[in-house]
Amino acid sequence: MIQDSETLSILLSTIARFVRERLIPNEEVVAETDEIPADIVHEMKATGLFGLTIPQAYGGFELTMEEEVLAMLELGRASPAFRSLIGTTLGIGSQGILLDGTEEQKRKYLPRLATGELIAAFALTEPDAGSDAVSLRTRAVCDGDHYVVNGTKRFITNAAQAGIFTLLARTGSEPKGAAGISAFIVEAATPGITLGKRDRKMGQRGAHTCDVIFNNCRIPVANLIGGVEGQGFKTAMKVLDKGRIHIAAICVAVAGRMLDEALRYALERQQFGKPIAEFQLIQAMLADSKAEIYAARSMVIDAARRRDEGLDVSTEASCAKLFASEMCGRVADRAVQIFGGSGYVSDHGIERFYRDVRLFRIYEGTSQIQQLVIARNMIRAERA
Ligand code: COS
Repeated sequence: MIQDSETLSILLSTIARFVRERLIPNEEVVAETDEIPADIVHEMKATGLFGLTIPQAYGGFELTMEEEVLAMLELGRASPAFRSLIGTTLGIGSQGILLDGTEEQKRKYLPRLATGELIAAFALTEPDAGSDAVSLRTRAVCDGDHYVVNGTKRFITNAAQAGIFTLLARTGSEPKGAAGISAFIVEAATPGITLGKRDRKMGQRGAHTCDVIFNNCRIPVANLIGGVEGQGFKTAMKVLDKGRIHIAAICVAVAGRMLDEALRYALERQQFGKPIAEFQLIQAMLADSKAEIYAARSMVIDAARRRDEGLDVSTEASCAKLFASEMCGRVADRAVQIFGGSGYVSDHGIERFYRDVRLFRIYEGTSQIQQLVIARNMIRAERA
């Protein structure tokens, strides 16, 4: 935990400089090649970005949620693909170990995650279990000192690069319901794992997803997260509570970047004899975007602080993710509008962001799932 503001501000300015000098200049390369250059990945590791949230005892920076959010407000200003590799590893890919893992599991995996030697992926979604995560069907059957896993996971970010998966699978005799779901750490090199072909996506080139197929894959019993069956769904939900605040921070950061670019363009672009920034209809789009980014940023910081205080943030995480991701979509739309024809062609990168940010309203829980979580929590609290 970085408790002194000087060390934190050095870390944040290091990330800001890395984003400005290394990530943003490489955005086009990533978009064209669909790969993050190896030297950039190496620099991400050397800068310690994979260890931001891992406890110091295991080699990380041990940032609080608020500090993590501040870091993401910097990192998120570059193309989301860069964040995806880091954020999935330090977030949903490994948080299950951090939140509910045994000491042995933490000692075995966290140090290598902190250095970036191990990339992590979160294997929850299946072909027939997306928003309805409880209906997942991948099964892990106990056989001596191993579990034998069979099933297919879908849209798994980082699958091809992953050294480990946090896998959610059904155990025991419970055929349905959350109580029959357990979480496992699965090493990617385990025999019986095959990857589907890389998904062709609308955006976020450089961030890869694909199916992960488990065929009689044998996982040591020691890799059952927390050593207890039936706790996996709760682990996944806690992981997602945190992940949703993280994604909301990224939405704020990307929206800020798009607005800065739109403002710069509006000041340069002349029409009817003056910069278009001087027209009130353009100003309305700039002002609405500024206000909404400020609102989302305030929500994200508040949700992060509440989590740091140990409060249940299921509602606040969903509120922040819902508002920030929808806001980001509106800002992207306005940015394209301000750029006009130039926003629709690829030259300025704004159309790339427009496609990239569409995913924010879908993954780690769609906007509709966030609405459902918020309303259910409200009703539950009122009835209690
Ligand atoms: N923290 C801890 N536990 C939680 C929790 C949270 N935030 N949310 C739910 N749980 C627990 C519940 O308390 C319940 O436990 P009990 O049975 O002991 O009471 C259990 O988990 C099941 O929860 P619930 O009954 O609410 O499950 P539902 O199937 O009704 O709904 C939703 C769960 C829809 C909220 C969940 O499936 C979800 O978030 N879906 C979206 C999945 C997602 O985000 N996918 C993205 C893929 S990862 S990129």
